[in-house]
Amino acid sequence: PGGFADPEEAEEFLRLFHTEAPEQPVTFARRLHQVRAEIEATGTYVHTPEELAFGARVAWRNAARCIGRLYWNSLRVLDRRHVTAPEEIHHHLCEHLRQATNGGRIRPVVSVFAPDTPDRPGPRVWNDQLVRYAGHRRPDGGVTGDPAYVGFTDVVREMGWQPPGGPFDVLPLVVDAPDDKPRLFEVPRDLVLEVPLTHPEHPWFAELGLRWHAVPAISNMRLRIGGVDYPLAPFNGWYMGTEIGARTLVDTDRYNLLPTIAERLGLDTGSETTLWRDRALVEINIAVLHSFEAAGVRITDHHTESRRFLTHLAREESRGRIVPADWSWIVPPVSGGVTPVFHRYYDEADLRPAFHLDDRARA
Ligand code: HEM
Ligand code: NRG
Repeated sequence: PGGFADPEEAEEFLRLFHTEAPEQPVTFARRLHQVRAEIEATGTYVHTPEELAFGARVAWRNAARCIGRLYWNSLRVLDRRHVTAPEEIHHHLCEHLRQATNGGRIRPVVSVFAPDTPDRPGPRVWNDQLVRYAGHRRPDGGVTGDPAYVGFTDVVREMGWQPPGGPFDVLPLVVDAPDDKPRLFEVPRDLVLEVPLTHPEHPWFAELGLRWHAVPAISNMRLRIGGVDYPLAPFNGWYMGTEIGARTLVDTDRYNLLPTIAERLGLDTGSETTLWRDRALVEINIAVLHSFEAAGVRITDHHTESRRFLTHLAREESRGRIVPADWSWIVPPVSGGVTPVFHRYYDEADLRPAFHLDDRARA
């Protein structure tokens, strides 16, 4: 607690780094000596840029819930540790989106801001992703927009945000830097790439007016490397279609679209045995993958990604490394049994470095 680095965890991390990347200008023994002295004197230590990049990549490699880990070693790491003013943090969050989005050829990126130290905590943002849509409670009891963000929308409204009131209003960022009050910033429209959803065979699908944002960028997970906590280290890859087409647009506490789609498809919803839910679900997922591909925005499907994950697993094991994985997150939410990741169990180890989900931040 309080931004002190644990020397044992520091040692474990430095040993891992020097084992996997032995061609360092400084030996493990010498670096360990330095780091111990630095912790002794200041309570913490400063990672070299190489240690930071390695630590962030390995935290992705260790993310047991992530099916997309094959490319862990090519994660782009932006070192933002010296950025402290809220306006500058906002600027670099925007720059993250710009580099990540890359006109649709999405690149995996992490931006690492200042760590917690004994002197002061690092900055954070209250948003759980850099791009999310507001939820507005209607007088009729329903919600316009994303019902999962009704609470967060209320919080930013209290802080002075004036929402347009539509179903896809991009929420502002709440930047919480030490020695300042939490501040609101809009994400510039031109930095938010979005995809209108259409279906390759059903023209009516476009009339539903659905869209989704191109880049999932998680901003509420703490990155912990060698005993040092980085509370603001937003990261992104690209979407797997099912995240949008089988969860966000479908969960009953999110956009809840199965009944609407089933009706448009003319399905008999009077009996579960018609499998109207399943048929509607497949059509939504076809629409998501089709629309992203048509827009030139990188996305992956759950069959390809499942195979890729097993390639990753085999490759890692051939290097003598454990691949921790959480079955209940790795198996896709549609067609589980027809993907190869379904038919086996996984190691459940908690390896470090790692991304951690803290208790839900304030909102
Ligand atoms: C979770 C796919 C990149 C770290 C997930 C999930 C999927 C996924 C499908 C489960 C999400 C859910 O069910 O809500 C991908 C794909 C990527 C990618 C296709 C493309 C490159 C990354 C990157 C990082 C990362 C770059 C970190 C540097 C994580 C973590 C979780 C996760 C920490 C768990 C999130 C949580 O606990 O809520 N990923 N991912 N992923 N991914 Fe990835
Ligand atoms: N299911 C969430 C996003 C979670 C992370 N997924 C990724 N991460 N693909 C959603 O927004 O639907 N990533 O870093 O690419």
